[in-house]
This record gives sequence, C-alpha cells and structure tokens, in this order.
Amino acid sequence: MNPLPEIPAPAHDDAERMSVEELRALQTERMAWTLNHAYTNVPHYKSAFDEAGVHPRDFKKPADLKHFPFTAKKDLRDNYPFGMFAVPREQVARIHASSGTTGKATVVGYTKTDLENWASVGARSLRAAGVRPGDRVHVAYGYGLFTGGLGVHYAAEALGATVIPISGGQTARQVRLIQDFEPDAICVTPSYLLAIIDEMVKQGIDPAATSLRVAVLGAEPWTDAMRAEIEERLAVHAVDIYGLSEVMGPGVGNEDVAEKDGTYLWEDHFYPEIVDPGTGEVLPDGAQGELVFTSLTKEAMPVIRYRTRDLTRLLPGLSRPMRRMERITGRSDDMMIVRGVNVFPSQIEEELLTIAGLAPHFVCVLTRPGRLDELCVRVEAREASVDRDAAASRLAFGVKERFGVTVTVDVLDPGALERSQGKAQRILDMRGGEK
Ligand code: DLL
Repeated sequence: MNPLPEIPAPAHDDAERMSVEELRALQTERMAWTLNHAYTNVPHYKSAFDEAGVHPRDFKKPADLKHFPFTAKKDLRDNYPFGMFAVPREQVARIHASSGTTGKATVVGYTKTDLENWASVGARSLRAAGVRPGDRVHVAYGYGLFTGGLGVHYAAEALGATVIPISGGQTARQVRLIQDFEPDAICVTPSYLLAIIDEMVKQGIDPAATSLRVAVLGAEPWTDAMRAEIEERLAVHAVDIYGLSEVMGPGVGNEDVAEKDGTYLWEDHFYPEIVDPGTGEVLPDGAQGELVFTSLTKEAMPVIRYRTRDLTRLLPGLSRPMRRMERITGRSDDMMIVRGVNVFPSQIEEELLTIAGLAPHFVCVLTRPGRLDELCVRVEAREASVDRDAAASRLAFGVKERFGVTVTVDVLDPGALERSQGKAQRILDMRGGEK
C-alpha cells in the first residue's frame, strides 16, 4: 500500500461553525426570499405556483416547501434560452449551458453576486477536500460552457491557490505539466484521471511519485472501489466533489478529506430534499430517493425544488451542521433494467474492481435480441497475459451473486476502449426502436 500524504486540518468558515438551529433559521429566511424572488420575477414560477394553489406567503418553515411545485429539466428546456432568469438580462454576468445529448441545451445564468457565492462555496469545497492556500491546483475539468473548469478555477483562486487551467484533453501534455509544474492537487473526472495515470505508466513515470497529494473528483458517479484504486496507484487522497449546472456547478457539496464518508451539501446556499422518484413524496433523512434542490441565494436563476434525478440519501453532518449525502448510486436515467432487475453502471464498477485481472475501463452495452434486454459488460484486461475467460466468468458470477443480474462479459485488450476526457459514457444503448 502506498502511504497517503498528511493533510493539516483546516479552519472552518462561519457557516460551517453554525449550529443546526442557526442553519435552519438562515435557510428559512433565505427560502422565503427565494420563493418571492422566483414568483415575482419568473413567469414560469408564477404560473406553476398559481396552478398548484400556493403563494410565497404560505411559506413559514422549511417543511412548507413540500407544497410548492417541482422544477424539472423540461421546464428549463421549455424556457430556453433565458426564460428562467429572474433579473434583467444585463445583470447576468455569465452564462453556462449543459450540452444536452438530446434536444436543446439547458442554459443557466449568474449575477456577479452569484459568481462570488459560487466561488466561495467552491473554495469551501476545495478546503474540505484538503486543498490549502498557496497550493498549486491543476484543473483538468473542461473549460467552456460546462461548469466544471471555470467553476473549480474561481473556487481555487478564491481559496488563495495557484491555478493551472489546463482544461481536459491532450493527455500526454497533462502528464508533462504535472511533472514540470508539480501541482499539489488535481481536479478532474475520475475516469479521465485513470487515463492520465495510464499515460504516466506508458511514459515510464511512477504515478505514486508525483507531487500530487489530493484529487478532487466528480462530475460523474464513482465508487469507493474506484477511490481505493486511485489512492493506491497515485498515492493521493481521492475526494468527492458534487454539483450540477442547474443548481450552480461544482461545489454544491464536497467530501471532507479527513472523513471520506459522504459529501457535505452546502446547505446555507442549497436546500436538499429526498423524494420518492415515482410519487414525489418527501422522504425522511436516511431514506434512499431522488435528490431535489432549492437554491437559497441565487439571484439570476433561482431554482425551486429542482429534480436532479440523482439517487442518494441524506445523512447527518459529522463535523459541520450541514447534512451529508451518501455517494450517488447513479442517475435515474442511467438505471438499466435487465430482466426486471435494476442495475447501475456503478454497481458493475464496484464488482469489476474486485477482480485483479480487470481494469476499471468499461462500458455497459444494452441490446434487445429478442423481447428482453440483455447487458454485456465490455471491460479491458489489465494486462495482455490475463486469463480472460476466468476473469469474465468471475465478473458475471459476482454481478449475479451480488445484484441478481445476468450479464455477459467481454474482456478486451488493454487500451481497447476509447478514453473519456471528461464524463465517461458508461452505457451504450444498442436496443434501437422502442424502449
Ligand atoms: O458535472 C458539475 C461538476 C463539475 C461537478 C465538476 C463536479 C465536478 P453537470 O454537467 O450539470 O454539472 O452534471 C451534473 O453530474 O446531476 C450528477 O448526475 C453528476 N455528478 C456530478 N458530480 C457528481 C459526483 C457538473 N460527485 C450531474 N458523483 C449531476 C456522482 C455526479 N455524480
């Protein structure tokens, strides 16, 4: 085992030192402001609230939020591009957008104050992750309309770090700059970090010997098994950062490097709920369901009860008043149903990382040869010498044992699958036609 670097404990900011009661009071005040702001300035919210028969003045305490209507991605698309903005267009200081694999992009906007708040929750996130003022931070999230690069960039600056804004791609160059600039931290998707580690090995560089101490990983689901793989190979602390553009971007929440036990949601700016994805009923803390957010301070684009489709549960804070969320199992969109059994790519990842001969580069291929869906896991062998049949049977057996799902496994040559430079595409849907 490679020993992990020591990270000195940081000071917490004012919000992180509040009591739970103080936090609830702050949330109540900010939620009342947000509901009013959205109702008064965004026609969509006015008509949605009116239709549901609720008015911002009905809101007295966070539990009242459940009477207000949800907001879905479709509402943002229907109001494309700027219809969800709550301030005059000239007060919008920046725009981001999600690429949107189908249909229109989702557009989000920020005032100057929103950008400051984002940088401050981002700085808090990086601090929780173990980044310290004066550290060099290699940002390999994509820059551009995607919130990852610029979001983490301004967070690192606000923390007082030195930013290396390389963006995604050009993997050989990423490795060279890590060698030359000796960063303390890297911010990147876990799947692209694996590609960077593989490139180091290819160039004859020992990944465990770099200057890196911390990897701040997010933008896609990843597992504790992947954390163990990255921590061992790169000798860094691998810490989760969470966020989504509709709510802000990276830094809606972050894990604490000393705990590595759930991602703190920065509840002074974003109020979380867990709902039953089918009925929309609010579930108690601890229950598994869909994460829903209401922004508490956003000016340009407040969101009321935004349905993230991310599945998780809320846990009490350990060292802060804010609640933690358990690692996201997956998005409801990524749930595959194979002969009636639900399965997520993250479960496949967890299982395949228990098999020494298999590398964590994989894709789940869904087909429908007859009337039923079938799942084939295409995964790379770690080395050419691996007994592929044995590794394939072990994975198929493990997935069946653990999750009750029958899969076929195709073990490929090392390097056979295309590497992502950002978010990995874990599902290849070849079913065609009706789903
Ligand atoms: O991915 C923002 C981000 C950038 C977060 C960099 C962290 C780091 P979107 O492109 O809008 O924004 O995608 C948001 O990505 O709803 C989740 O499904 C997924 N996601 C983001 N972070 C995590 C994470 C950015 N730590 C969507 N674990 C979210 C699991 C994550 N899924």
